[in-house]
Amino acid sequence: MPEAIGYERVGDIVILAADNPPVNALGHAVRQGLADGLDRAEAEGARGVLIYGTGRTFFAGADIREFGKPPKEPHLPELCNRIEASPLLVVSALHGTALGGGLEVALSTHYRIAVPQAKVGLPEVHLGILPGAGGTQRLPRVAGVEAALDMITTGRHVRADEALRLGVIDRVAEGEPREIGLSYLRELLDEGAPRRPVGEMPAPAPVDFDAVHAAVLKRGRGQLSPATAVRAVQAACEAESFAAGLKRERELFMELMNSDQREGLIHAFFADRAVGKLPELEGVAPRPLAAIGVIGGGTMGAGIATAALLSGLTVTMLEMTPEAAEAAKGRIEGNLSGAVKRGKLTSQQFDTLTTKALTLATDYAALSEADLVIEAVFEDMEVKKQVFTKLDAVCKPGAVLASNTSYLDINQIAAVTSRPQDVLGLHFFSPAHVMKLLEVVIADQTAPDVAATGFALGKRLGKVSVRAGVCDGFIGNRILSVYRTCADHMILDGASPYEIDEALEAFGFAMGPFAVADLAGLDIGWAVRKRKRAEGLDPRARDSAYADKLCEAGHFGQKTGKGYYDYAAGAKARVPNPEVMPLIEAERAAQGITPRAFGKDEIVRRYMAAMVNEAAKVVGEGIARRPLDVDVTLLYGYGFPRYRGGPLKWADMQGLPELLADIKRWAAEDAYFWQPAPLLEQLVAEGRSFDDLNKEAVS
Ligand code: T1G
Repeated sequence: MPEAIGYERVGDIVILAADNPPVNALGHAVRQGLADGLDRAEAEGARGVLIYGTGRTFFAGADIREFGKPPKEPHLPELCNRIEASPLLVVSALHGTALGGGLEVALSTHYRIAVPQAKVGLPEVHLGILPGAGGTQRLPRVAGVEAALDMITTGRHVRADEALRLGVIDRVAEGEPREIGLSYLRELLDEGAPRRPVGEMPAPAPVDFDAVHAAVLKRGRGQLSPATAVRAVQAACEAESFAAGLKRERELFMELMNSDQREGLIHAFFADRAVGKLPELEGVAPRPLAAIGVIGGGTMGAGIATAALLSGLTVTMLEMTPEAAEAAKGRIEGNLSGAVKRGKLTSQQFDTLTTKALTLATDYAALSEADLVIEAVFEDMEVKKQVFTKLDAVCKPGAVLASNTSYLDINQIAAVTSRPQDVLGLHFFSPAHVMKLLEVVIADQTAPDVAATGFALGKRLGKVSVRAGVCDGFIGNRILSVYRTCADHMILDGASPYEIDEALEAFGFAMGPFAVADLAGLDIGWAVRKRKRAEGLDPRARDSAYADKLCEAGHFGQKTGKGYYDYAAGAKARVPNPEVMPLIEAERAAQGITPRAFGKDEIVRRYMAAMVNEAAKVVGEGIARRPLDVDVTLLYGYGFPRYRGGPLKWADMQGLPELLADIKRWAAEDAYFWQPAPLLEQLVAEGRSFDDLNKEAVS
């Protein structure tokens, strides 16, 4: 077992090389290795020490897997103080991503050099904590308070050239970290450069921390770590000593470390990385992917084509008429010019993508050489069956045929082809070139390499891909339709759409369900209700027509200027549409309902219980493989607050027995809607959690 920290002597210089793949996380062995290495270098009379990382990166932070476990000495803060206090000249050479505790180790060395591609950052706030090894005290001393506040409260990764400008690093040089580090340290020793302990640098000038704290808290929408980090940086300016500042940093760090938000965000971190790992696809090679076809150039089709073009794929966009094809191109150009404006694309690249990589067509034959075709036409089964019948006739053997349907049965669509093994669902979310979520819907006969191709496309497009089975609405929309129905029931019983939106935005959702409905378009929900009524609603299901009446009045939300809200004063104004409440009151009267008051907590509790209960059914039926698949789906596709980890992580932290008890209590009011999920009952009976299922899935 290689040493986590290698020890090498080059003249009067000692080199401490980290070797802890994949990202040189500062686990116990690495920390012990660094401390031992310094002790030995000092004992052996070296003059300088170089610290660098082998493999793909310098230390990418503390070892997150150690969180929540009893911490082992040396602790990182003490190790950083130890490095800084060393009588030897200590230099760090950075490459890859020097993040969190990794940058804190670098800041505790006396000089820092980096390769041009390196990035540095203190992203701890994304894990619900703050830099806890001196980062909030040392970074302001080298980069100033404003830059430190920006880097720490945003957690952004800063490129080497900017880090040099900010004073975070001292030099940028091409080459291998060991080589550039060695020659830099040699040069410093030869020129008799002094040790430069950052902790002994003067405390930086303060800013209006209360104003910064308030602005950062507002931006966090309920997430505490960025705002708490502001108070730690404040201590760097106002504490009577560096040591006192470190003490204050530690207090605030432990406050966050013991918070639910930390648990939620760490869960989300590892769920992001686990969701793409499916045992059944291990070692399965995807089919080649260079040229894709998109059928239907509406908002979704154009968004999918845009994402594909930006990832370097060539795209053939098929539409019914030349005019419709030109309109589709116009939408794609609109999306791409947004990327030009944001500096993500040059105008030359824009021209190449829209003239060379994109081809318009009105004849299916144009798709004969496509490696993969994504259908994004009108959400109607007969229309989709016609499209797949034509695709089956023209596409080359081995081409992957995908549908972007949001709800419909992929098995039925596959059945009209002679190659159901080549068919799957690729459910993008609007706008498809922006939203990170992709549901990869595996039908009964989908071949493993076709599934693998779906995930490969997702990775190429920079999406977070989640495996979903076939059912009405797959993972996300199925669960959405249930918690949305729960909201409608609360409306019938006395709550207002505005109270519900307010309660859920206070809970952390970017937008409440009624504001989201207005954004997406009320006509979508109207079409779904019509389809479900046509298929025949269970007589026990509560139904309401007030939303239909809103649509019949031509109010589809933002796109018509009115929905639940009136957008005359702009989207942000959030002015209730005065026509809504009278429709609701009339509906209640028609159903003989005496409205009652709903408090914020009850609104959130019912809404979340409905979400969790349906999510448990989705996992129980195997539509979602693991609870974390549901969490990732809601986090990336439905605006679920990341610091709560996702609905099933939230449920675990709330306590499943209490949640099940509430569901059973509400079942007394409405036994049809509140049918407890068998999986939830099983977990409660066995005293287990959704997290236990996640762990079992990877073991
Ligand atoms: N600890 C443990 N494992 C880690 C890790 C870490 N810090 N970072 C990554 N991994 C694992 C990850 O789970 C995955 O494992 C593999 O490495 C590759 O990662 C006191 C307390 C570095 C930019 O927040 O942002 O320091 O799935 O798939 O896309 O102030 O990982 O293969 O089994 O993400 O190339 C602060 C977190 C910690 C950085 C690489 N540091 N990591 O991205 O690969 S808190 C961070 C990242 C801290 C101190 C505090 C990214 C990356 P597996 P990957 P990638």
